[in-house]
Amino acid sequence: MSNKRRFTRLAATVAGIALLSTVLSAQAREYSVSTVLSDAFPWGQAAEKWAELVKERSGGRITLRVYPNSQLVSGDQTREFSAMRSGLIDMAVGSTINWSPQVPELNLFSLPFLMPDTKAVDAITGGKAGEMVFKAIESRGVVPLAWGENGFREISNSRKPITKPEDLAGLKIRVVGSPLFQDTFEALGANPTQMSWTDAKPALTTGAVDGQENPLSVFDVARIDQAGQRYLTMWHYMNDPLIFAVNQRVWKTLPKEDQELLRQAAIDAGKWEIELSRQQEAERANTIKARGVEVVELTDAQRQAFIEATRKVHQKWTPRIGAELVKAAREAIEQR
Ligand code: X2X
Repeated sequence: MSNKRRFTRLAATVAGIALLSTVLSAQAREYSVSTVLSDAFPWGQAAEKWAELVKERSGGRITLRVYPNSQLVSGDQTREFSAMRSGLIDMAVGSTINWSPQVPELNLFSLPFLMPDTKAVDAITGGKAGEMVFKAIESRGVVPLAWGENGFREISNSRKPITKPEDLAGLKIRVVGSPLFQDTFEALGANPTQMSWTDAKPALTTGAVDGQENPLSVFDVARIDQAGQRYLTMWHYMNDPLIFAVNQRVWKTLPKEDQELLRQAAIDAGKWEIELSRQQEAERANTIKARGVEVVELTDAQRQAFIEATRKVHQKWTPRIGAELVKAAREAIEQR
């Protein structure tokens, strides 16, 4: 074969490969996105917004199909992160609490009474501590893209108004499947039981447990009042950010421009959802009161008693989370 012919052949092969990759990247693709809550809640709306923006900006080329109610992990929300890491799930908009068994650094957000207000949350997620958390997720095989918010978690029960730690004595409280929650509620003298969200409402309805803790949006939309939860205390003891994330192998198959498209859409959807859910908070408290739920707002002194009763949880968990990370978070809060 002459050099000229050899060159023509090579050029044809190169052109063929280029064409093939153009066809592949132009091909419609679909990815699964896992969430715990459906689009009746801000959480599910965050995922739907992400899907909507990605569809629009990719001209319909990329479809994110949202699977709510932890259905891709048969209701077991604490397995979501592992399922995403292994590729069983492509993407997720997930809670820091549910992923904390696999990413211990995420327990940062569950430290009781660490974050006094939304500014403190933003100072952490938007700064050095937030970057450290994202690095920790990445080191475990998942690519984090953006933050959302499940919200400040408030405590409810069927028995009595809670204004001081002693009121929790002996109360059976449903908590999420994270050992830190066990420690917090034990420190308060309660009797915590870990179970998934799928099992929580039936357990409240039958009276198998006396109480639960969740953001107002969840209490409101899931009609927790109808499960006999008559008392709600606004103690804002932790805020549960959401994280938009992608399986690492899926991420690597994406062309750079699609990676950027997905990331920017996640950032935009997250911002949109955080604003929306914060705006709705005040109205939700009124809605819940109007349904006959007794809502307790703690005074600073009352809140202080809860802070003191749970201090030892910080001592035990700081080394597990990483002293450096906890320090970065505290500094961010102080400087907010
Ligand atoms: O299970 C819960 O309480 C929920 C829905 O808030 C989470 O998934 C963290």
